[in-house]
Amino acid sequence: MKKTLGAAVAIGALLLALTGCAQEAGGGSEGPTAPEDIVVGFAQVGAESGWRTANTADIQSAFKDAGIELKFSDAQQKQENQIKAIRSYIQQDVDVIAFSPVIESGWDAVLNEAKDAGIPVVLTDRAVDSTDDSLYVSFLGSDFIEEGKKAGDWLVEEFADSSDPVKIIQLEGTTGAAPALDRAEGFAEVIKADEKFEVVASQTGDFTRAGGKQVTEALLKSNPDVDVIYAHNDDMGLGAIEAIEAAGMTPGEDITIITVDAVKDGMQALADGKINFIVECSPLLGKQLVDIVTKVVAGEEVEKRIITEETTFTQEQAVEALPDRQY
Ligand code: GZL
Repeated sequence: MKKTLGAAVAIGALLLALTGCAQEAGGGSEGPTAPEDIVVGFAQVGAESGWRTANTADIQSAFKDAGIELKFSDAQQKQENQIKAIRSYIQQDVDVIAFSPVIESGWDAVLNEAKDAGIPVVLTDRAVDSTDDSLYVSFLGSDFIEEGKKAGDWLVEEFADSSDPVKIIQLEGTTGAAPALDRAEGFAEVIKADEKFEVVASQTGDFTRAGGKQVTEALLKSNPDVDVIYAHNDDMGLGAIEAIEAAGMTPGEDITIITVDAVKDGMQALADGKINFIVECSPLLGKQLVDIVTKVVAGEEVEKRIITEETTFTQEQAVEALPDRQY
């Protein structure tokens, strides 16, 4: 009897060991790899601008085409709503969390909760100022400092032959947001080379058309002889156009306007001569985000920082490009 029992125990141990080996060798799955088994939680900033709505539409359609479930939330530009959404995705144990941080700071706590839950995080569009870059697997978006420099370079060229002072009003994006901070930094970096350029006023319009109009109305009263308006996005530039026309001036002529994004409404105003120059910032991040998510759940390496390709447009180039614009 003892011999039989001993043999049975040995065989059981051997079977257990073999099963364990099978798991290690990949017989057990690390996580979902079939698209239909992947669930992603996306915490969007809001719907504050034409850029944002185009970004949302592109991400949603890319995940639909890929057959990957996308849980989506709109934070209405409030950080506490984005944090709530991320916590909800952690509770639901999604496979990946992606989001565009409305502002740079204040994310370490919730990103550590995602890390502790073993849920990888992808940053899209905007960055965080965390010093711990283990809190996210990748950043996909634009180089906003470069965008600000492109705006400054065009302005310096445009006013190269003038020795008169060039007075500038800057319409800033959302206070504390990476695109607002960096577009201001890149622009200031370039124009500081010539002291004729002076930013006489700089105020946030929160990336909205209404904000751009309201701030421009106020700043034109205190700076009636301004030469240039540099708006951190098209929507605030379009609001500025309304304010300039209400003040009886001609936008694009009496006041030179530079914006960032190149959404359809901005490109139309550029083609119509109401804006003078636009720096493109592409919202079409959907396909690249699907690619990053697919690699992450398959346990593949992804680049830490993926910068989107983008260009600039003059009025003549806008007329050419408008018919083919996707957003
Ligand atoms: C830039 C994006 C900005 C756009 C604005 O990548 O975060 O937010 O420039 C949008 O139009 O509101």
